[in-house]
Amino acid sequence: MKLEAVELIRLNVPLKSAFRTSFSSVNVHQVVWAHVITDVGEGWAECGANERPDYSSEYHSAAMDVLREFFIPDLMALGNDLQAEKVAPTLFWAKGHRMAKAVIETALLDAQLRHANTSFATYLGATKTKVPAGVSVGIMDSLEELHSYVTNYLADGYLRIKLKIEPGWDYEPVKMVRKEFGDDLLLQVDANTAYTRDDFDVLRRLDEFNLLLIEQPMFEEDILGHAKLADYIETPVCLDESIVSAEIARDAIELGAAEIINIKPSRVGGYIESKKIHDVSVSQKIPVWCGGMLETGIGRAANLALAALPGFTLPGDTSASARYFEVDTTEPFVLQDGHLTVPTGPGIGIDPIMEIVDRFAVSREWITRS
Ligand code: OSB
Ligand code: MG
Repeated sequence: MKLEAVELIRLNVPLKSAFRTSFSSVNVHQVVWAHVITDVGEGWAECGANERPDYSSEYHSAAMDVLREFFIPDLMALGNDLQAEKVAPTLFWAKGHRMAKAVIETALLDAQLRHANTSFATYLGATKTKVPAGVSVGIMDSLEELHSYVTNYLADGYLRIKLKIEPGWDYEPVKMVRKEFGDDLLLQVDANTAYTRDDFDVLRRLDEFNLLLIEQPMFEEDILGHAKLADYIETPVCLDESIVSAEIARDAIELGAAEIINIKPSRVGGYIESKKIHDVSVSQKIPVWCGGMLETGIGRAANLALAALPGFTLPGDTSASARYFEVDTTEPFVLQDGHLTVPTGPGIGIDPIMEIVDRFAVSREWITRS
């Protein structure tokens, strides 16, 4: 395969309601896409980076810059020798920038698999045709508001509820949801690094609610702190932000810091690395599940293929299009009996709807061979 050109597109996709975490509140899913043109066809991918470096150090302008200045020229320089599997080794010299690496690798993998008439699910080794869906519920202004959102998501059929927490919005909302919706509800929490080693007793109070897991309570670099916390509390500790590679996953597991892992392909540099993290976790009997970055259909399609691998034994944040958007960028993903169907078409198995891309695009830039 030969990379002829890349279109970088920034889109502003309105959310149905604000999504608040311990690090931001967003009304619009601002996102960057890569659209690759190769000699064997086109491919599409959505970048996980946010507009601001708030979830991780990556952000839109930086991702676009590193792609334009370094990654795309390096991949173009491979000439006819390019394959999606060569993206990570070719860009290995560049430190970090995993979300930028992931978006170009994924778009090229889409082009390559469309040409080979193979789906992401088949390529990655998926064993399921549909995957159970959870939903991530943002921080609210009141317990009443939270009650009404959870009621509606459960009526939609979501099989697991994840509550975003932060200091001051933790014990009471979890207590309310457990009491109101019952002991059988699959319930977990996500702190997005909002706590410190001084908060162990606050976090231990959550043990009474029999949570599936607590996700990323502390700073992403504090692997040892998470191991200490995992010893201190009953609730299993799950890492998100900390796990940026299969090597870190291996080490965090060995240290006892990751009893469960949230795999987000964008955070770890793509689907090939995600599969490695899956394999390491399975070999160590660590459950994994597929996280999300509020992806539109282009990103969601590939995530569903990953979530269909056998080690993904917990429901993911792979919710239906209607949980996020009035209008998605693809045909909407629909919840059926609490599950989403894994796409089976070639590549990611779905196409962007170009009129909608035109409507939501705020900038488009072509990078061509020089
Ligand atoms: O930490 O999992 C997270 C959204 C944006 C950034 C970080 C996270 C999230 C979510 C929502 O929790 C996941 C989703 O529904 O896509
Ligand atoms: Mg998270």
